[in-house]
Amino acid sequence: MKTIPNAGLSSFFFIAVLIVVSNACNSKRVIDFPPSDLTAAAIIPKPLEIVATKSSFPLDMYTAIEVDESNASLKGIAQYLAEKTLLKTGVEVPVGVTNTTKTRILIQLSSLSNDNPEAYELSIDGETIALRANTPEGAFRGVQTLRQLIPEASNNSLAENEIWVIPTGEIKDAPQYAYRSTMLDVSRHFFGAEYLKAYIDMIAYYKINTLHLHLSDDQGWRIEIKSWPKLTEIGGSTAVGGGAGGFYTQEQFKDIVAYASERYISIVPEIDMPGHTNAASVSYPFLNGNGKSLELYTGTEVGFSTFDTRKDTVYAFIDDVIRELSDISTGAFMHIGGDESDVTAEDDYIYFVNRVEDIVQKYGKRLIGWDEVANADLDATSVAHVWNSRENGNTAISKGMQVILSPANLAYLDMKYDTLTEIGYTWAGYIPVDTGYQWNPEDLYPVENVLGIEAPLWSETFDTSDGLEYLAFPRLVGYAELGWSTKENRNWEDYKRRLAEQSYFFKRMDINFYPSPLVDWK
Ligand code: TNX
Repeated sequence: MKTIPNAGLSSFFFIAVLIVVSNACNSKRVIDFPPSDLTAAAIIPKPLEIVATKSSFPLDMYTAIEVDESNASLKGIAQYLAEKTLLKTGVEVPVGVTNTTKTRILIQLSSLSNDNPEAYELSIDGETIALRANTPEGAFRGVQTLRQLIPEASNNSLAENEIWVIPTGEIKDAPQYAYRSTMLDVSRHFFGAEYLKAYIDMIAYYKINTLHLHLSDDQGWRIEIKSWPKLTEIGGSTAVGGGAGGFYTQEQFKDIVAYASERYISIVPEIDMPGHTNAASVSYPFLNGNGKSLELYTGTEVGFSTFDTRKDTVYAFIDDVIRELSDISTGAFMHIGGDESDVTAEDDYIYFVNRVEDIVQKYGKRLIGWDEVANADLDATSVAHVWNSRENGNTAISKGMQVILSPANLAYLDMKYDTLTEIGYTWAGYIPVDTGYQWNPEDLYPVENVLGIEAPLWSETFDTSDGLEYLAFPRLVGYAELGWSTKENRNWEDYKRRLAEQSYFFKRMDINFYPSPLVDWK
């Protein structure tokens, strides 16, 4: 028979009496938890500064979120936090209630000493979690940290009042780079609008703020352009391997943009040109500049197609496309591709990129192009997306342009992890989880010249969401940290420990991640 030691029993009564007494006087509950350590929390990306005060905030049915309800954005963020808390813990946390007998999560705007628009501060003590930010966007990023601080399990799943114990202390945080992105190639294989929304929810948790959509390529045109309907009718009708293809209607696209924007993620649409344009030229053959007869393409070669860069009608077409796309995109950027235009003469290429920059600017957007565009006469407001040539990045910087970093050998999500990976490419090498994380963007170009980091995922080798997630996770989590956290705060051993804890989130979100043997997964 099991005996209950006296000491245990008496401390049980002591705590019970304390709770009864404290509830009776309607004051704060006093509950003893073992010392906590906020600095050890599995937060990704790693915050700028963390100070631990070693005690605990009890999140439970007595917790409420207080927010200025007249601010619709903040209220939306508070509701989002409540929804995510419910999903993780089963606890319904009311929003907007002012009731000082409860533990409170306060979400407030205030001018922080760090004026970055995405900066936030969290002050956590035994009764209050105060989340302060300069902007709603900053508050949203802070909410991701808070979500990550809620433990997977309560202190006692059998208790009537389960408590999720949050470590106390102070976090001051802000990103190093303004542009933290991932790209999905929806051209080689199409992924529908509903899936994109699910993906947006996966990336928001790691404070990624940009989703670049590669909307056109040789194999498929994926966005409805009302003035040129054959682009999707014909150009959208297939995919690599000869599948059915697909496209987003403008309504669906606006819906994706709105969904992303509620999560403070901006969508960067890409129309890749003058190369990678077979699908467009098959739809409207006057666009074609490679002198060959055209048919739909379902293979994976690159570099064989080009627009005719010397025809005014081609620019009239591009004007319509950029105008319609700008109308349905709320973000600042328009990506015009520009990579691997192997059959476009160099002077034609430069002429083309210069003219397209004017069109992009006419519709109020900033141009982004793959690094080859740095050789055109671009304005300092345009951005070179470095994937292949360090030199092109330097050329861009010498023109006063900023660069986005996606070095293929370090940041391409379509590279295999190792020889056992069944999908993906190896042309830029294998990228195991540690290699993908252990490099310093700071060592490639000065921080002030870098707009940010992007991890692109090209989709030639998979056509299912399982394949997509297998290549993206967990590596994408590391790129999120490379874009946010400073060099001093990044360390593989520490990251690996925090990454191991992400398996709970991956499972909750039904993410088909690659359980790399380099990580001791929880
Ligand atoms: C190169 S990266 C490409 C894409 C391919 C990718 C496959 C870049 C700008 N162009 O067209 O899909 O390699 O890894």
